This record gives sequence, structure tokens and C-alpha cells, in this order.
Amino acid sequence: FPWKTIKEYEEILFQQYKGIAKISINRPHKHNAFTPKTVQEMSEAMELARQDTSIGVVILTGEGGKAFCSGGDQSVRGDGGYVGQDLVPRLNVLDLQKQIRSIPKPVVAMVAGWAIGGGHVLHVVCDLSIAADNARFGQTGPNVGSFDGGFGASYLARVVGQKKAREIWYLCDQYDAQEALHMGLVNKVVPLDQLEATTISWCERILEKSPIALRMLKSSFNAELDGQAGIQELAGNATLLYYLSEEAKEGKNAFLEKRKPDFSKFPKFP
Ligand code: 2NE
Repeated sequence: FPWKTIKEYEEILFQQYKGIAKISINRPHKHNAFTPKTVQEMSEAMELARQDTSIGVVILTGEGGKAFCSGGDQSVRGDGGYVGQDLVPRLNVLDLQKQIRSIPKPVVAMVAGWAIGGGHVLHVVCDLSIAADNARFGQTGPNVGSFDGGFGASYLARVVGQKKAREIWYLCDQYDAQEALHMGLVNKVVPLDQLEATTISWCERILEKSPIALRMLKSSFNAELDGQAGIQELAGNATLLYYLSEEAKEGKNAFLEKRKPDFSKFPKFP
């Protein structure tokens, strides 16, 4: 596919094809483990994809065909988090998880090879996951002295159920693509050589749909789980729709024209 680079980064690729943005971790020598810098770059790219009105869907993936992401880079894990060039320990991947969930456009995980640890959680929080037949899924936290009790636990349990989520975390087993499909952890499994074509075809079908309907649906799915923050997202979309109406414009225009607003012509719907 003729991907065009949107912006050059050191640890990720950020590309566009039609209305699809692709954010790809580019550290295949470490199975795409992330450092604070990787996450900071992904976070910036996700924000750019959010702000770009020509982009309707985002693919999250990893380069090399052998790994989606193997979680936090253990070689830069220090006391209190993962240590970047500024020597400050961070767990900034948690902010990226929230961004993936709140960007008002579908995010599709395109998973080849390992989706492990914090890398597994990244695909879990995506709207959809398409897996290659070589994909392998699992958590490792209790093996390596870590855990993700946020979306990595509670949202995983919403996806696969409480018993399975507890098994995934307590045993740290690895599951193949068919097992992942069976437990509802991924939407589709395809041969590795068809992974990108299938993912793009799904994205193209999404791009044919009404962007506001998709945005409302995403925030509605989130609102059910995310409490006050989820309601804020959904309500923000209601405000967006209201601003588009003549009724809301009457309020703004009246203020600017220094007159009393006349809302009498607007229906009081049952
Ligand atoms: C993924 C797995 C099972 C693959 O095994 P294998 O045998 O296929 O590959 P190998 O040889 O282990 O990995 C290839 C290279 O990538 C590095 C390895 O060290 C190796 O490098 P060399 O020895 O060739 O130099 N590598 C792989 N994953 C890495 C990592 N996460 N950090 C640094 N280097 C890594 C196997 O590689 C594996 O188990 N990897 C570790 C998975 C893991 O435990 N991740 C961290 C979980 S904790 C987390 O991500 C987290 C959290 O719990 C909470 C908040 C935020 C993050």
C-alpha cells in the first residue's frame, strides 16, 4: 500500500493512506518493546491523527511481522517506571491507553506476532483487533514484577469475562490467534500475508460510514464503562451536535447582536 509519511519519528512510523493513519512501533529488534520515548511519539501521533479532519480511522501496529508489541522495555525499567533520556521514570503508556479510548475515531489493532504485557493491553484497549495467524497474546506482569490493574485488568475482564481475565493474569500463559478469537479477544484471524490488506479493507468499510454516528457509538460504548469521564465524552458529542443546530446558533447570534434570543420558533419535542 502506498503509505505516505505524515511525520518522521525515531521509534515509530507515522503514515497515512486515504483516510487511514497508521502508527507503528519501529523497534523490531526488541519485539517492539516501548520506551518512554516510543510512547511519547505514539501519543503525539495519536493527537495529530485526532486533530486531522481527513483521518477517520487509526491503525496501531508494530514493524517486522514478529511482534505487535512486547510491552515496556525491561532494559530501561528503573525505580518508579521506565526511564527515558531525561532520566525521569514514567508509565506514560497509561496515558496512551486513555488516548486510544477517547480519540473519537475507531482505532484498529493490527497484530502480527507477540502482543505481550503492556503491548497486549494496547491491543485490548483498541476498538477492534485483527490478528495474523502467527499472533500470540498474553500478560507477563506477575512473572516480571509488574501489573496493570487499570484497563489491563478491568477492561480485559469486560472483553473476555472475569474468569478468563483472571486466568490470563494469574497464569501468564500465551494464547494463539485461534484461542484469542474463541475468547472474543480479537475480531478476525487471517494469514500473515493478508493481515494488512484485510485491516485496510475493514478500515475502508469504516470510512464509508457516517463519522458522527461512529463517534457517538464510540463514546457510548465508553460511557457505559468510564463513569464521569465517559459521560463527559458522550455529552461533549451532544454539545457538538447542538452547536450544529439553528437553535444553538440563535443563542450565539443573539449575544453577538446584543439582542434577546428568540427560541420561540424551535419545537419542544415530546
Ligand atoms: C515476547 C517473548 C515471549 C518472545 O520470546 P522470543 O524467545 O520469541 O524472543 P526473545 O529472544 O525473548 O526476544 C527478542 C529480543 O527482544 C528482546 C529480547 O531481550 C531479545 O533481545 P536479544 O536477547 O536478542 O538482545 N525483548 C523482547 N521483549 C522485550 C522487552 N519487553 N523488553 C526488552 N527487551 C525485550 C519474550 O521476548 C518476552 O517474554 N518478552 C518480555 C515480555 C514482557 O515481560 N514485557 C513487559 C511486561 S510489563 C509491561 O509491559 C507493563 C506493565 O505491566 C504495566 C505498565 C506498563 C507496562
